[in-house]
Formats: sequence, C-alpha cells, structure tokens
Amino acid sequence: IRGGQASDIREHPWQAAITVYLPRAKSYNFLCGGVLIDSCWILSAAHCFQERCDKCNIMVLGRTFRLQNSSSEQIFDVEKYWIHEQYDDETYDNDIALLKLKSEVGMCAIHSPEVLPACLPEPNLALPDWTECEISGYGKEEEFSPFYSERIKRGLVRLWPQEQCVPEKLAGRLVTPNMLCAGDTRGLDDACKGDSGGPLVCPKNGRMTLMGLISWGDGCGKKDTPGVYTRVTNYTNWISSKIRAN
Ligand code: 4AZ
Repeated sequence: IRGGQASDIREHPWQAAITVYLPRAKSYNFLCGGVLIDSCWILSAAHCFQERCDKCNIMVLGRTFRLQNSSSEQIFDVEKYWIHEQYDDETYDNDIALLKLKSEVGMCAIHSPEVLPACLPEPNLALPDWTECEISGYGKEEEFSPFYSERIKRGLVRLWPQEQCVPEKLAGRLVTPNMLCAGDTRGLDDACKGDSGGPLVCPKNGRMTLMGLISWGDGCGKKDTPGVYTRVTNYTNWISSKIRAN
C-alpha cells in the first residue's frame, strides 16, 4: 500500500497473504494478497497464478507482520484453485481466482478476532460514486521499492464514477465493465505491487462488504490516477457455483 497507514490484522481479518514455495530454490516467496470469504475459500487475482505451480501455494491468515509467526495465525496448503474461464492475461479482464484450502475435516479457517471472512455483496449492489472504502495488504509502499511491507497497511480510497474510469487516466490501457476504479482524492493512498488479489471493502449497512479485488494500475499513488479493481458484484454467481460444485 502506497500512503495509508500501518494497521493490525484485526482491522482486516479477511486479509490473506499468499506465499509460493519454489521447490528448486527451496524458498518461500510472497506472491499476492487474498480475501477469506468462507472457512475453506479465498478469492484472489487470476494474474497472481500465471506461473503454473499447482499445489505449491501456502495461505497465511491472521498475521499483522507478514514474516513473523503469531499465535493468531492459521496456515493452510491450497488444495486447488480456479482461474476465471474468461481471464485475459493481456488486459486483466476477469482478473479473479478462487482458491480452496486443504483440510481433512471439511473446515479450514476458524473464526477469531484475527481471522474472519469478508461479506460478499449482492450481485446488484451499486454504491454511490465517491463512497469511501478501504484497501489493505502487505504490498510495496513505493512503486520501485525493492521490498514488500513487513506490516499490514490500510489505505482509504473512494469509488470513482465508471465514466471517469477510462484509458486516458490509465496510461491508455483498456478498462472493461468487469473493472472498477477507486482512488484517494488527495492522490496518496493506493494499492501497489504485492497488494494484488487483496480486498477493497466498502461499508454497506454497517458491514464491510467486498466490492473489489486489487488488480492493476499505472504506478502507485500517482495524482489523478485511480487503482483498478476486479468488480466483485459481477462474479457472485461464478463464485457460488464453483463453491457449490466443489
Ligand atoms: C501490481 O503491480 C499493482 N496502483 C497493483 C495495483 C496497482 C498497481 C500495481 C494500483 O500488482
């Protein structure tokens, strides 16, 4: 997260950190953010899984510090993941993936103050333009920083009107109806590299509801440049049918 502030996992208990184990290097590498939506199910961004490495993803829940063991953490292997059938790796259209955590007993994450699923929106939920929402993640604090953030951060961004979410604001790149734009009107807080797949949550009837998945942008925190998010309302049927079938 560019800008924003240091936070605590209890403020974002649905935040997941996805790590990949590289068997040849015998090393664990931080990959992306994710969002817990049910005991055994995580949403993330499809583009995080382009280097096919089946069964080498590890899900870390409940940590305020990305690399620090904590008594509140819950760690799972990923049993399987599904990338959206219409995901386009050039435009990042349909940048959504669903991951199933591995468990012997049909239950995975246990609710705690540090680990709790996010609410999914109704498919027709449309919030007012400029609604203030929240993003979180362990991603970089500057576009060209060599490091990811060690502590989870939060940023405040507002939902842009779709008619202003256009290529002219985003280095000429295509924007589709499956994307939404959000940005800090002061031009500071924004998602950045490593935050991808993590949550954009917005208040709806007193609950934080998952409206977006961090997807892409033109740099991080540039003035008058929004971040681009996968529009979660367009996928509620896709998500529930996959969970039902698996
Ligand atoms: C990235 O590289 C990335 N400012 C994610 C979000 C944004 C920029 C880059 C939005 O994962």
